[in-house]
Amino acid sequence: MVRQTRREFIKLMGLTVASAGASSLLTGCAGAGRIAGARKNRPNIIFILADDLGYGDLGCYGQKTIKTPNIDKLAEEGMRFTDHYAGSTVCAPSRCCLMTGFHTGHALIRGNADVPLRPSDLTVAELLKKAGYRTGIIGKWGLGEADSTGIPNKQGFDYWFGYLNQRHAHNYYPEYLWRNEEKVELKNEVNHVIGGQDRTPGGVATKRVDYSHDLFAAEALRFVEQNKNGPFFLYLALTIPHANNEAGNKGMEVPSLEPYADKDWPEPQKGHAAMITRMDGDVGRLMAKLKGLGLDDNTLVMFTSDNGPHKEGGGDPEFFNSSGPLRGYKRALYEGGIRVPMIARWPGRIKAGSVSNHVSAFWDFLPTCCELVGVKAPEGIDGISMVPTLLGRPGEQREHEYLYWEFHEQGKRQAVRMGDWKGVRQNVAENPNGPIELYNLKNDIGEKNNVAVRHPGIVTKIEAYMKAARTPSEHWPLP
Ligand SMILES: [Ca+2]
Repeated sequence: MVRQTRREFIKLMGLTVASAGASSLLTGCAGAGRIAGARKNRPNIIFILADDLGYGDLGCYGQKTIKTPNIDKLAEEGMRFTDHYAGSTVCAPSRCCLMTGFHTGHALIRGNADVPLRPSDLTVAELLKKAGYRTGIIGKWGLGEADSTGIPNKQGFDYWFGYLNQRHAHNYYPEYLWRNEEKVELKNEVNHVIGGQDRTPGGVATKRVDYSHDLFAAEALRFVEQNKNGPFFLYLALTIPHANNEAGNKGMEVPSLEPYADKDWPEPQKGHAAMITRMDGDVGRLMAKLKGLGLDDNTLVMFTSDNGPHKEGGGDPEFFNSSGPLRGYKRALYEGGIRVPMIARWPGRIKAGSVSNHVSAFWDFLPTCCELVGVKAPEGIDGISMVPTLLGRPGEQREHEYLYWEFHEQGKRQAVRMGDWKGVRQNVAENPNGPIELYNLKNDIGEKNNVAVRHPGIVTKIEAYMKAARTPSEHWPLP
């Protein structure tokens, strides 16, 4: 497999963009005026990422109690994916897959640890920026600390506002956030000792003034307004409904429990629901902003979550059936940990009210963007463009031979989805050649019946994929 360095690729891409006009309807005219000429036809791209939102947490995915009218409307006006997967079952690796187009068998970042993206890592933001997009990220990054090579401004983003550090992002009332490379002081006061992590980011606020999510929602409106002449790419990486893990069972921090304050529910569950409905309102305001600016028809909006629902900060995925029909939650490689809601809306281009069962994943986002803007995707990535599915040409859609995940906590795990089959191997650290559980998702979406003994040939194939799907990693080794 050929891996190009970023420098080589960008050099190559300059040529590709210039000559793409003839071969791509979306790109428009080539040559010196190519960006201006193509701008009309290339959509703005807004990618909204929720944090730890489950497959069953949205009305359009079967949620009965938590109200999400605005996100449900996205689905009514766009395409809802039933078989879309996050990059990982926890934050950082999932986001690395999204940004770089690799699954966790090839990605640099395969777990939650302080490993920053390197200059040689090519992100979707760099590709879009090079293609003439104004690129912004608002929310949580998690792929590089201050002064590292991994900060958003060194990874293709023109504008950045939010949390660099994931532990910092646990606290919804932080003392500061980052705007590009500057610290922005907030009015909150934080007790860092409460979390047992003295002087490390995170902690629990003793004075709560600025709720970070509300700042992100306002920043998103501002970014769209300021870049209305487009084209722009906004990666809105919200932190809802993640818990503040340092706040014990009071971790579902939200300024108001409305509209659920009077419910007869445990407080953390009121918080979980109130967070999601609050986020939903902000999605509605963002959509209204697009309409108000006349950008509605020329903006692709995608909405998804970075992994399954959590059981932290007092949260309880059982209470609202946050995983829907799926087994497990965050940190599992069962479907509940990795299968996520995914909605895509682009009026006039994506069929309203459509549902797709295309098997797809976070590593498909980068090549999807490349095809949309008319640049060649880097060689050797794991992702496959979803554009044919999105634009109603499913017959042209290339399918994945298989999807792969590896997870480096709780004894280490591996999983493969191949067609309707799902293979899961537990305790890989202890037993790297241990048994593989096999499920047929077609008739067993809840992964209740391990049918491995009945299908030894399928198990052998999945076992071979588990070996072949990965390259060694110095940070995340498997035995
Ligand atoms: Ca997460």
